[in-house]
Amino acid sequence: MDHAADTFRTDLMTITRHVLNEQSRHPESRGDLTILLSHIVLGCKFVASAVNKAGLAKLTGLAGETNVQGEEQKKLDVLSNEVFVNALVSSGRTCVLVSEEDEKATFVDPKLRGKYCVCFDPLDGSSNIDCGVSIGTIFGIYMIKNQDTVTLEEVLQPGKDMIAAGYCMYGSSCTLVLSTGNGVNGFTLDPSLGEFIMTHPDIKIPPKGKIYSVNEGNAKNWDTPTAKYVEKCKYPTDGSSPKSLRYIGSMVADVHRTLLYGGIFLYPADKKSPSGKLRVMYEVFPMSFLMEEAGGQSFTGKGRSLDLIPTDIHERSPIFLGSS
Ligand code: AFP
Repeated sequence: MDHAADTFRTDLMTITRHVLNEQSRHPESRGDLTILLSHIVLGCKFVASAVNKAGLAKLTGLAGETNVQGEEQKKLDVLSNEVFVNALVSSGRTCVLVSEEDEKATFVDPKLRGKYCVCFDPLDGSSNIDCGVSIGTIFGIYMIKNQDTVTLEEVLQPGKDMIAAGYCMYGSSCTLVLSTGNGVNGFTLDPSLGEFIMTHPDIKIPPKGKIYSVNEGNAKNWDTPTAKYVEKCKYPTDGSSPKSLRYIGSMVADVHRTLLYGGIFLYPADKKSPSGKLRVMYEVFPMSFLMEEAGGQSFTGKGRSLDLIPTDIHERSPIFLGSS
């Protein structure tokens, strides 16, 4: 990269400009998805700022605790949920919201409804907050046929029907990775501009990788095929080098590394958790959508992840995703 030239770059591809460019490829579009995405981007900026200030502002306390001013403090995941619910409802483009934080789906007031359903985990990896490890927001977007009559059944669509998905990682930098079904692009928040700038155009996962990523602490409960597969990563029988193990325990960070460096991320089923741990609608589906759009693959152990049809908004599924 020409760093000197880069320092003085004056023609920046912001996420808004990119989404507007994508919109112009669909002349029939009325800009609803563009507006919805701009509200999601605002939510990500808000959460990024709250995560950065977490230590300072003592936002890491338990929900319900009070601070020195006697005001109630909010845990970051509770705060993030509020931020996204408000951003999504006020966009006027959503009719149903499914959040990891809320037991039931939220049906938006009919006066504010639009045609999209958004499934999201406002702050995934929240057990990592207090030690400063990367955490993130994950989202997937569906179109609903009739916003006025939408039912819960209509929300339980297979992942392959999603029209857009993405995640925002709050780490050493804040990175938003997005696909609207035409490849995957990554944007980094420039704090001085307050804008996400395209830094990772057209991400393609390497077809092969040297890393496997799994919580090996669960190994005693794995089934035989999973145990055999991980054993082969460590003791290959085809003369290749053993793979390296990397596991952060924050899906956004583990998937982001897998997307950029290649390899495999797995959260299999085990005897204790027969459906695995990760949630279909706001973890498995959006990440599988991005993986496939980047040329990778994602399976549940029984079939393609995006073919699953959930029966419950908080359903879980095993997942194996990464290089093809
Ligand atoms: P938390 O939100 O409770 O930290 O869970 C994070 C997560 O849902 C996902 O981001 C990780 O990939 C996975 O769980 C880690 O699970 P283990 O701690 O069981 O490895």
